[in-house]
Amino acid sequence: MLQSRGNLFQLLDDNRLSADHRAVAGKVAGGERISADEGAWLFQEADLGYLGALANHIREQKHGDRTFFNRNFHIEPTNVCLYTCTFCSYSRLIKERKDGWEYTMDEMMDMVRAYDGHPVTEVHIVGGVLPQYDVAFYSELFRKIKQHRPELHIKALTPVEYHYIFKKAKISYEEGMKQMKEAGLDSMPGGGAEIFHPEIRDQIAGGKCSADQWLRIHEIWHEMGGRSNATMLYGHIEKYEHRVDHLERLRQLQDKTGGFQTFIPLKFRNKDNQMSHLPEVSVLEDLRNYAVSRIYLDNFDHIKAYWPMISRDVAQISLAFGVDDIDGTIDDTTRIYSMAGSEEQNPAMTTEELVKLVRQVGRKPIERDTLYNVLNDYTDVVFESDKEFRGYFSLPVANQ
Ligand code: V47
Ligand code: SF4
Repeated sequence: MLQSRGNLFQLLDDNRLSADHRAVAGKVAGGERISADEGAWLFQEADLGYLGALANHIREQKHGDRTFFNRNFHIEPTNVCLYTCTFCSYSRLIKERKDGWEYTMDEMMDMVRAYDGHPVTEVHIVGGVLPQYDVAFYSELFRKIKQHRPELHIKALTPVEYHYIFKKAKISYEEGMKQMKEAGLDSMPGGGAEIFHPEIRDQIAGGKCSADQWLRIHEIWHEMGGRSNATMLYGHIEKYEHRVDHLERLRQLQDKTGGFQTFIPLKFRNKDNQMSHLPEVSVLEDLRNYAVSRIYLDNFDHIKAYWPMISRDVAQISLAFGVDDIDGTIDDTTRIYSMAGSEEQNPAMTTEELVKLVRQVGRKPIERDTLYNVLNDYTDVVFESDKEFRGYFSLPVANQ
C-alpha cells in the first residue's frame, strides 16, 4: 500500500476529530452501513482527506490493490434522439437530422467485423432513441452479432430505449426483456439513470422513462438472472440531497436483487448542450463524489471511473478514492463524451497504456470480462517497451 493513502485506523485514534467524524469512521471500520443523513453530512461537511481514508479502506477491504479493466468497443447506432435531455449534445440534432448519423444494420455489423481477430470481449451498444430502432431491429442486430461472434458479450441499451421500444411494440417490460435475452442480450449498461429525483429529472430529462421505470426494468432483468450497471449524472443543477436520494434508491434495489455489478458516477460536461452556461464541477468535487459513492453503496462490488470523461490523471487519483475499475480500452467510436466536451477527443487507450496508468499509482491491473471473471493479471507483465527503457540516468545530463 502506498504511504500517501489515508489510514482509517489513524483517524479513529485522532482526538482532534469531531464526534460526527469518529462515528461515521467507526461505522466504516466495522463494516456497518451509513444512513441517508450521514451520506448528506459526508457530501456537505467532510473534507477530502477524511473521505479518501474511508473510501480507500472499503476499496482495499473488497479488492486490495486490484484494479479492473476490460477490452471493449462501442457502437452508437445514432446521435439523433427524440428526447431533449438538457445535458445531452445529441438532442439538438433532431431538428438538423441530416447533420447526424443513423447507422444501418449492415454498417453496425461492419463495425463488429472490424474487430475480428482483436481480443475484445464486449460490445457496448447505446445511442439516441429513434423509431426505426425498435424491438425487431435490435433483436435482429443481437442475433446477427451472436451468429458472427458467439462469445462476444453484448452489453446493450438502457431502460430509456427499452421503455420506448416495448411501449411501441405494445409488450410488457417482462415480455420485452425476455425477447431481448432470447435474441442475445447479455447485460445492461448503467446509462439513463441521470438523477432519479423528480425535482431534477423533470427538468433535465423530461419525457423519458421515470426513475421508477428505470429501476423496474433493471429489477426485471435481475430477476431473470441478468446483471447490469448503474450511473449517476452529477455536477449540474442537482443538490447533495438529490445525490443521496439517487444512491439510496440504488442501494434499496440492490438489497432486493443483488443484480448490480458496478456504479459509475458520470461528471456533467458542458459543451454543446442546453446547460452549457453551467460551470463544470472541480476535480476535488469529482473525488469527493467517488468517495461518498463508495462509502454509501456498501452492497455494490465495484465503483468505476469512466476515464474518457474525467481524463487519465483524475482516473489515476480516483483509485485512492474508492474506485477499483477503469473502463476498458475504448476505441474512437465513442462520441457522446467528446461531443459534450471531455478532454479526450479520441478516447482510445491501448492495453499497455492502461496497465501502465494503473501500475504507476501502485495498483494491480487486472483484465476482466464483463462479469468480472479475471482474464489476465498484468501486475508483473513486462512489455517490449519496458525492455527498451534504460532508466532515467541514461538521459542526457549536460549542464550538471
Ligand atoms: O445516460 C450524456 C451521460 C450516459 C452527458 O455501464 C453525459 O459500463 C456527462 O451510461 N456530460 C450514457 N455525461 C453512458 C453510460 C455509460 C458510460 C460508460 C460505461 C457505462 C457502463 C455506461 O452518458 C447518459 C448520460 O448520463 N451523458 N451527456 C454530458 N454532457
Ligand atoms: Fe436521448 Fe439519451 Fe441524449 Fe437523452 S441522454 S437526449 S435520451 S441520447
